[in-house]
Amino acid sequence: MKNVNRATRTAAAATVRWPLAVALLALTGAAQASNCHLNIEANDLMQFNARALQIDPECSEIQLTLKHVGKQPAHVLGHDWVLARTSDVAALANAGIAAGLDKGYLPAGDHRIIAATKVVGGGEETTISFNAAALVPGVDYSYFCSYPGHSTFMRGRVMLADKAKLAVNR
Ligand SMILES: [Cu+2]
Repeated sequence: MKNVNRATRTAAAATVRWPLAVALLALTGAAQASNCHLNIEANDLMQFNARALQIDPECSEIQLTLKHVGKQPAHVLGHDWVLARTSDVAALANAGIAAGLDKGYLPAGDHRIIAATKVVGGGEETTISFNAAALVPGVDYSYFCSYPGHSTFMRGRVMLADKAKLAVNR
């Protein structure tokens, strides 16, 4: 009896930790047959419209579209979308500041960048493709905006979706 209670409590705590991610999984699972094309928006308030993105491990190639729904031009308040290991985000964001706008606020050829869009301004959008096989199960991944000062606010988790859960949602 005691063991059962402990297991229930642990499961509840795990669910509470990522309420947004769980909600997003439910939404994307219901709305899309395939999660191979992801969409994310960024605005003039230095926000992405999602705090987490699910990647279907069955996609060989992931497409991501970033849309800047604000009005500010790229050199004033531009945004990009960069995917990296969570442990590399802070160092990459710092290196990006030194790189400058001409380099998209990212160090050129840096192996820590798994995928990155260009910097877009208000009203613009951009789409990139990357190989889903670049993501290793069990590793913690995040996305962030490398425009100077934005990564503190503009970041989220990237998770490889659980195949069994995706099957249920479909
Ligand atoms: Cu930004």
